[in-house]
Amino acid sequence: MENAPIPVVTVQTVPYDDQRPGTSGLRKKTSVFESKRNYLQNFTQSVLSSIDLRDRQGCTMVVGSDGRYFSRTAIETIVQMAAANGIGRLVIGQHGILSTPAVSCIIRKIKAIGGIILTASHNPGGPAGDFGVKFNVANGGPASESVTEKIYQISKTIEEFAICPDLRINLSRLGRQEFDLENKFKPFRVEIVDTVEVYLNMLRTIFDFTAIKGLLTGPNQLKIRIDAMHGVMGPYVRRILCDELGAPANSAVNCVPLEDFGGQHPDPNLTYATSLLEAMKGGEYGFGAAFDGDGDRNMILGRNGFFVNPSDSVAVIAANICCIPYFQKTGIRGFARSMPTSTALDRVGKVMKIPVYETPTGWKFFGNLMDAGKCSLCGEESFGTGSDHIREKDGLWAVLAWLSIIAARKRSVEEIVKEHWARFGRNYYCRFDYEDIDPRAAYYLMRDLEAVVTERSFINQQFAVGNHNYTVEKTENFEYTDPVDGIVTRNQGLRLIFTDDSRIIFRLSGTGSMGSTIRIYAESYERDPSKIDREPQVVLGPLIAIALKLSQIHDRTGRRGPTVIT
Ligand code: G16
Repeated sequence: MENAPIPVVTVQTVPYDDQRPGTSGLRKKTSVFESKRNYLQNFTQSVLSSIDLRDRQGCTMVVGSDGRYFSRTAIETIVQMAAANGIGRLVIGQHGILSTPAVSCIIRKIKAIGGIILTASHNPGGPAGDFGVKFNVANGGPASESVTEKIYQISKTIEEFAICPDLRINLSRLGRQEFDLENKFKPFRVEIVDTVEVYLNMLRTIFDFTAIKGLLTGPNQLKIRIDAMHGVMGPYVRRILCDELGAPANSAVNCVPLEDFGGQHPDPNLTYATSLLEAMKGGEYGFGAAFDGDGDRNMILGRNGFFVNPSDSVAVIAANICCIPYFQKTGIRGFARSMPTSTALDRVGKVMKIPVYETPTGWKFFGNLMDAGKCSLCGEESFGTGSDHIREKDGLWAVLAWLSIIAARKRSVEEIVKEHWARFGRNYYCRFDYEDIDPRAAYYLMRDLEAVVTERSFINQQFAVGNHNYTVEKTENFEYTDPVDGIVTRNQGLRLIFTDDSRIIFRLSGTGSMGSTIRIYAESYERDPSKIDREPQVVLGPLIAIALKLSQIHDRTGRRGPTVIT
């Protein structure tokens, strides 16, 4: 007997005023999505309504999640609403799991109109943790500011949403499922796809798998340790690094995606990926890496826990880009980094005569450059590295890039980085994060600081700390004019540049779920090869002292120090 068509219903709702997407999607405490009436539905409808009706009817979208708590419930709602809003086909990862890079890859591969990713990235998960919804567009990358602004405007006045409450899909069964809907001419289709397959096939076209396999197997194999931090990357690490590239099964740890990431922050840095750091310090492994919840961030470590700063990581990959077959085919069009990322990449670009773009924080800005054929490789201080193979940062791509370089250069991670510093000089770098600050205190701090540092008399001011002397060369609130579409993005961080190329930057984060986060970045450049092996925090101590004094951040927030130091 044929099933009766599934009803499409319209539900009345009341708008929320806090659904403006941040640096990458809408991130809130899970409880906000779980308990505030229609919170997810309102935002999902705003996303779907932001797509022009003609483009939306019958189109294909991709849906994935990093597996965190509330993802399955959210996927069910999104499927029901996509169907009711005229989407023709949804491609979803099996069990609802897809990494952010895999979503970007699939959107591009199947020419979907976009995708929805359920993740709060590196933020903790679980009922007491964070949840998030990201909307990516047809190029595979995060929606531009004009799109997210449109979504926000819709969310402020929304009065109803459309949904098929009786539609149920099976997320475990690979393959196609079809549903007849009331008043719809064509059936609504859902396709459940393997989590890894499409992404793996793409990586095969980028890297020399035989060379990497040669490095990871055999009597002189490089022993690696890869920590998926119970995020989405577990299945990718096992299948790609272990099954395909031959790394022993015990190289991969924390590979079962958990709804609460085992109670940890799935954040690949020295503060949260401590078990990897400890394992690397033991000296047994020559290469270590960790990923965040949704698999776009990465941290690279060498033997004995040698830390590769993310700003250095992209610069080293740039300088060794010929070790990656993909770039031999495509050529190198340009490099890009976000403004707070150290200028190490600029020095490589200068030597290689490749243009380097400086963008605001947020991967969407790189996507625009890539679409216009202006950027091949980019990176951010926030543990993001990637290329124009997709339009998101890509943690496993970064790992394979590093393994390709090690295989070609036959050097250790530490040797590669130190040779890089000897050749290009070293950009000492560190970041202080003050999390969950009262938003009013953060706002006034930034406002007052801007008034001080942008006064004309501030230029040429001298700061003496110990026997260091810094002279202010330039100060500004960073704004960016996109070289492709001319759109100007303002208020992207206060920066002080000194005559010796040192920089101090103050910026409000756009990814927190509670209060405000102020980030302070400090950087100084050392050309002298005899001085490139020092402790960053010692070298940067005087600049940090200037930053703390100028901002009075401790007095104004009642904090005694940062929440996290990177
Ligand atoms: C997102 C963006 C990145 C950005 C990072 C940090 O990453 O995709 O481009 O650098 O947030 O942003 P903020 O400094 O504003 O907190 P993810 O991995 O959190 O999605």
